[in-house]
Order: sequence, then C-alpha cells, then structure tokens
Amino acid sequence: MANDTLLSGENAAYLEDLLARFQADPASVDAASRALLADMDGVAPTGPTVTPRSIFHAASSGAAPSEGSDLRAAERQAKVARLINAYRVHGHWAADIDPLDGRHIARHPELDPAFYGLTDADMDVTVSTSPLHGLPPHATVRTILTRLQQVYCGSVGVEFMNILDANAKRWVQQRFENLALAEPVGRDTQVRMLDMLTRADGFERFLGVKFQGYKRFSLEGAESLIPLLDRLLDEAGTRGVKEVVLGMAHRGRLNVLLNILHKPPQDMLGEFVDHTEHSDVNGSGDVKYHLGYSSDYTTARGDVIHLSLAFNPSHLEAVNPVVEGRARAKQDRDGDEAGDRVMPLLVHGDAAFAGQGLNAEVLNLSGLPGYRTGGTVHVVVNNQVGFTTSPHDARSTPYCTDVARMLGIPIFHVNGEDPETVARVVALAMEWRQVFKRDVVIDLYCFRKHGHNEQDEPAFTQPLMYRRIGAHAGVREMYRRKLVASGVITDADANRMSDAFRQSLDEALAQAAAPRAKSGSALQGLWAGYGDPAFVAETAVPAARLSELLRALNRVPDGFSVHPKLARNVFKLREEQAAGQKPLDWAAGELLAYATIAAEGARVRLSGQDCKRGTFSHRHAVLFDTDNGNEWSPVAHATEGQARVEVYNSLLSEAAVLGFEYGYSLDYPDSLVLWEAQFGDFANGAQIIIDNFLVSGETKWNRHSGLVMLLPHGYEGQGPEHSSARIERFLQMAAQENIQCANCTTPAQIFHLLRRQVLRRARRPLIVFTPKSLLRSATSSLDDLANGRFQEVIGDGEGRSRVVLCSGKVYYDLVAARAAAGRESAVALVRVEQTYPFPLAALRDELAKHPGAELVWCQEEPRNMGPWPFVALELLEAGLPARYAGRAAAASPATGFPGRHKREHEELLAAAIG
Ligand SMILES: Cc1ncc(C[n+]2csc(CCOP(=O)(O)OP(=O)(O)O)c2C)c(N)n1
Ligand SMILES: [Mg+2]
Repeated sequence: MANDTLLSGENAAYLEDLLARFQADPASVDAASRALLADMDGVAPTGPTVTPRSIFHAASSGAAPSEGSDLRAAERQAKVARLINAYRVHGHWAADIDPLDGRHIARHPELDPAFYGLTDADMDVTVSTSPLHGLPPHATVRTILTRLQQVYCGSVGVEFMNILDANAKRWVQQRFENLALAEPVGRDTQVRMLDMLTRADGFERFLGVKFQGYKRFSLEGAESLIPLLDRLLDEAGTRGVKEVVLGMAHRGRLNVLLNILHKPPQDMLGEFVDHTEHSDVNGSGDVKYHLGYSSDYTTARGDVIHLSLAFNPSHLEAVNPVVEGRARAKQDRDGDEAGDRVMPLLVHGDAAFAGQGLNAEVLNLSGLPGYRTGGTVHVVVNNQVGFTTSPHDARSTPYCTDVARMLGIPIFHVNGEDPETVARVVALAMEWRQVFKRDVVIDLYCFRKHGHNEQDEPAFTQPLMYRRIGAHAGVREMYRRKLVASGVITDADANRMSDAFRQSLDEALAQAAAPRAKSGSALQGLWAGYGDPAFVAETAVPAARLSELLRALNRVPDGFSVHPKLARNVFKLREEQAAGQKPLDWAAGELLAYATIAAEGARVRLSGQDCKRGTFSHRHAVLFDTDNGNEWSPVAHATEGQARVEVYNSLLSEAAVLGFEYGYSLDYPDSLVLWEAQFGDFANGAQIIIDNFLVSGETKWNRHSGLVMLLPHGYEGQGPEHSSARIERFLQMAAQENIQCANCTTPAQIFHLLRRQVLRRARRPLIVFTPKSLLRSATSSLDDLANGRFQEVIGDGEGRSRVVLCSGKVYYDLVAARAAAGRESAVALVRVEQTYPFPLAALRDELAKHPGAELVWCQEEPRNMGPWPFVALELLEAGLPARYAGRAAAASPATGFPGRHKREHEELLAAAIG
C-alpha cells in the first residue's frame, strides 16, 4: 500500500483526521476504511476483517480487483467525504432562500464535485455514504450529491459548522440530514397558515385602502412573519413555554399587534381615526407603532402563552436588552432558572441587526450567569433593504446575521415565500432553544413591497429590485394557489376566509370612532400599589441590628480562605465598626442597605463592570477564596431566610447592561435593581437607554422603573474621562418628577437613600453620583443609620454672612479650605444632597437660618456642566440668585494635567470661601 502517496495532496487532511479517529476508536470508522487505516497505522484491524479486496467490492461491484483500483476507490471515498463536508459548511450559499433571487453570491466552487476531481464517471460508482446521516451505508456518488443538495440547498440554508460544541453541531446535522426539513406539514396546519397569511395580507390591504397616506410600516412582502410567529408559539407551547417577552421594531408591528397579540381591531383602527390624546398614557404619549401590549395567546394545539410586547423607542435594537432583562426578571420570580417557561423573542430588521453594535452586546449577554435567559429566538425580517440603503452599503459581511455567528448557534436563512419550510425551520429552532438553552436565529428572507413607509417611492433608490418585486403575486396568493392545486382547500374556502376577515375589520372600523374606555392604570398586577405620590419611608434600623449585620458581613463558610489583606483590614475594621469603636465607611453604609433590604424580604440585584469587588476596591460584596478561587458573598447570606442578593460582574458594555437592568426593574418592582458604571463618565455609552427609556418611559408609556444608577463622579485630577458622570445631562432631562438625582456625602445618606428607594410605595429611577476618594474618608456613626432618614439638604449652623451651596465631594474640600482660611464663623456650607427633584422648601428652611447672607454655588465642574446650569435657573426663579464659584466653561469635562487640575481646584475653593 502506497501510504506516502495516499497521505499527500488534498487527501492528507481527511486521512489524517480519519486515522486519528481510528486510533482513538477503530469502531468509529466505517468498515471499508478500517483495513486501510490499520495498514497505515501498522495495527491489526479489529471487528469484521476487511481486506483491500473487500473495499474494492464495496466500492465498485464487478470490476477486476487490483492494487491500483483499491487506491482509486480509497481516494474517491476521501473525495466524497470532502464533498459532504463542503455541503455542510457551504451548502447555504447555493440554497434557494431569496424570493427575489438577487443574491450576488457566485456558486461556491467547493460545492462542485469537480473541485475534488470527481468526474462524471465517478457519479454512478457506489461508495460508502459515511459520514452523511440518513442514507443507507452505501449509495452512488450521484445519490449522495442529490441528497446533499436536497438537504443543504433547499428553501433553507443553514450555518452551523462553526458550532464548537460537537454534540450541538451533530444535533443540527442529524436533523437536517434525516430530512426534518422535508417532513410533511399537516392539513390543519396548512389551513391555519393560509388563514394567518390571509390576515397578515388582509390587514395591510385594508389599512392601505382606508387610511391612505398614513404611516404603518407595512408587512407586505414579509407576511410570512405572522404564520412564523403563530407556529413558533405553537411549538413553544408544546415544549413547555408559558410566557414570551417579545421585542420588535416598526416593521409589521401593527400587524403583529392585531394578529398575534390580538389587540382589539377597533382599538387599533381607533388610533388611526382619532388623533387626539386617546391612549392610556397620562403623559406625552407615543406613536402607535411603538406601543406595547400584553395578552394570552391560545395556540393551535390549545396551549395558552402569555405574551408581552415591550414598548420601544424608534432607536432600532435598543429594546433588545430591555426584553432580555424583563425575561430574566420573570424567570427569577418564577424560579425558572433554566429558562424553560419564560422565553425572549426578538424580531429584528436586517439593516438594524447588522448595523447596531448594541445587538452584538446583547448577543454577548446570552451565555453569562447574570444575564442569560435560556436562549433568545431571533427572527430577522430580512427585506434586504434598510430605508433606502442596500445591503452592499449596509454591511461588510455576506449575511445580515453574521454577527450572531460568534455564538456558535444555528442560523437558518429561509425563503419567506415557502411558508411550509418556514414552519419546519421554526419547529427546529424552537426545539434547539429548549434542548440547548441557547440563542437561535431565523433569517426570514423576504422583501418590502412599498417604500420604507407607504409614502416613499422605493424605485428612486432600488429600481431593479422593485422591478422584480412588482412581478411577485405575494406569498398569501402563492400559498392559496398551492393549497387549491393540491386539493387542500377550494377557491371558495379561501375566499370565505378572506371575506370573513375583511368583514371583521369593517365591523371594527364602524366601532373605531366611538370613544373607547381607558384600560385603566398601568399600575396593575405586580405594580399595584406603586403609585403613592408621597415619597416618604422610614429607613432607620436599630443600631444593635446593624452591628449584627456588620458581623454577618465577615462570615464565610468553614475552610474558606479570605485574602489576608482583607482579613487584616476590612474584616477587622468591620468588627470595630460593629462594636461601635470605629465609624462606618461607605462600604458599610452601602452593604448594610443591601443586607437590611434583603432581610426585609426585597431582592437586591447589582450589576456592572467589576462591581463584585468594586472598581475602587471598596465593596468586596463577593469574596474569592485564595486557595481555589471559589466565590462567596457574605451579604447574600447575612440573615436566615433573607431575599436574594445578587452581585454580577458584567461584560464590558454599558448600553446592553443598563438596558437589561432597566428591563429587569420593569418586571420586578418589589426589588432593588442597581447598575453601576465603572466611572460615571462611561455611562454615556448607554445614552440611548437613558434618554429613550429611563427618563422618558413613564411619560411616553406609563411604565415605571425603580432602577438605580451608581455613577462614580468627582474631580480628582484623573483626566477628562475619569471625572464626570455628566450631572448636567441628567438634570437637563429631569422634569415632571421623572427621575431623582442625588449626590451623597456620607455613608448614612447612601444607606437611607437606597432603603428609601425600595421602601416607599412608588418607583422612579434614581441616579446617584457616587464618590471615589470619599469611599474611604467619609464616615457616619451607627446612630446616623439608626435615626432619621435621607436628608435632601444638610444645613450648617446659623447666622453666617455667606452661604455656600454645594453638592457632593467638594463639600469636604470646602470644609478644609474654610478651616485653613479661618472663616468658620462667616461661611456656612450647605449641602444639596438631592438635586432633583430640587428640594427648594428644605433649602429655604436652611437659608432662613442665615438672614441676609450672600448666596454662592460652588462646584468642581465647569460652568456649563455639573448642577450649576440647572440649579442657577431654579434659584433664580425662586428669587434666590447665587454667585458662581467653579471652573470656567469648558469643552472637555476636566483637564488631563494634574498641575492645572490642582490650580483650578484651589481657585474655585478660594472663590467660594475667600
Ligand atoms: C438607531 C437608529 N438609527 C436610525 C434609525 C432611522 N431608521 C428607521 S428605520 C431605518 C431602516 C431600518 O432598516 P431595517 O432594519 O432593515 O428594517 P426595515 O425597515 O427594512 O424593516 C432607519 C435607518 C432608527 N430608527 N434607529
Ligand atoms: Mg430591512
């Protein structure tokens, strides 16, 4: 046997692989190859004896055996194996997935048998079908090729060969190769799918006729989305899913609201008829194609699934993390740790999926302990255009879904004009999600019948595409013809179907003008009772209880090795704090807030970059065993029977993580949910979430949130991106009591503030500008936590001739500067601990103690930043004009030069005190 020849050229990799498998387990290799490999390996073959002659017989019956033909047979077998592999990897390139047939992808050369040197003469030779599943052990090369084309190049193209988990990869392979995608669809399902298509198509036509000139972001061209979702819910129901959280953008949203969420058609049409403030929202409201809804969906098989469609802003993909957070909250509440019963479902546009980085961030959350939701089903409504932009201008990769390849999950590209294949793909995707608990992507290839909205002329920008689109009858019509031709239904049945639907819309339209009853407050269910406008709560905790909890924060399991530095410093300090010998530091105030909240039964969830330890090493909410790296969180085990305290380090993202925590807060009002930025400066990476959900969600959608943002802030000479959480931005967006902004100067204040956030019966986002250097230097006594509550303003004596107002850490610098200048009797330093809602009444009370005093506002931030632009106006309008002492207006928040920082700092203190 000429092994040298065999192991050269194109065969080498295949044969090496085969040999390795043979060496590991001879039985894993088909009988025909075993003898060859035994010969190459110098090992006697096991199992049934196979001689070169028998290989030959297996390979081509009848011809005279010879050494040369043995070799050719083995080579042919290797070529076939490579061909099989090529179809698994590249078959999707040749799949018939595009209804417009406009894919500019040349046929992949590796799918051509000639690429491997397989000739026409080889096609009728019988070979082993291994490793292809689903065929008898031997078949002709032609049979294998035909089967590969059927499996991998039909109406669905699958990408799965990049899945690293061998089991998961084999699962997809076997499903495809055993023709799961060719199983017949039952008659009932066929009729139901036609009905869904009829509704999808009928609703758009109806709106097009009755409300010409209105934006509706029609689903036409992608009507298969409706049967797709119907099938998905049906499959989900049979696999135990009870609840689905759905996020989607504008395209087809009205159609989904009607046909999947079953929003009453008279209400939907009413929103077209009536342009007054008709929604259930008390504030500014939102356009109709952003509104959320929830309802129970009864599937074809009779399962009931609760559906929640999340409210979303125009910003594409921004709702994704919110949906994930909502799903996780529901899972946590339900004890559904694996995500068996609650499932997130995201419907994307093709351009947005490829273009928005947030999408990649959210995909990246999917496997992480703090954020996983048991797999999200992603459906891309791939109409092959984004507004006026074609794919070649919209992405650098062939598929719009390529970013999802990083997850090692199956990506199904399916032709939206083949509803039955869509249904089978959906079944497979749903099974994958439930078995592997990982994301899955269905890329629904379709088109957009009109322009971006119905007024746009698409032929201005996509003339050729729209010529092709014009020739399409529409998927409903094509499917109707198919079912009529195959005798599943008659023309009359189909007409009855569309007439009945049309009639229901006519009736709904007749009622649409009638005034509709408001559906009541959004504060229902979990949110019942959270509308208390009196934002007060008793937050003090007896000192003895606090001492007990401080000691509990030092408790670790037997045998857990605490880092010696922590034992020496932190643990010792806590012991002294518990005994009342040392004042409390920031960590004590913060951790005691969590421990007491959890002891009182409310869940605490904190996530962000490095927040287990804390960016500034102050928190140590999670400890790491120095011997084995095991984690232990004392605050999560401080009291018997306490609620959960979870602290998660996040991936290095702001937008996805903040969005996730915001979503979590929507479905877990009875908990404390916090997101911490590494430095507050980085929070602007989540600006969309802040602008479009956090500060405006209540007025747009009547959706409340008690989310806390912890944003380290303070000018300590660390440069332009480690100084400012952009207080000015939050205050600029503060109105109608939408948020709360605080900057605490003591551990007792953060303790009371965080407890207030949970204990009072109302929820508003809380933005806390947290300190850095104060984490170690600011102190409170146990009594400060055992008495009183959060002070929005902290006064300072009486009868001084100047009152310097300030907020945050600069207070301590002012105290030192005042002492150095010997001006204690002349200058009062009054702290505004809460800047929004602006505590004018409390401030007036303090100012009244210093009649006739000059009023100064001092801040570290430049004049155009920090609280000043906001506070100046508030004070002015209150008849309390103040002088400004702070940095000059600046384009960048802080200098990068330490010397300059120090000089500016001294100047602003002097301006305030001197
Ligand atoms: C983040 C963001 N940037 C820009 C826009 C403006 N915009 C609205 S729709 C659209 C095109 C969306 O294309 P695609 O995702 O393919 O969805 P389609 O409308 O085709 O369904 C754009 C750019 C937006 N809504 N959100
Ligand atoms: Mg598109």
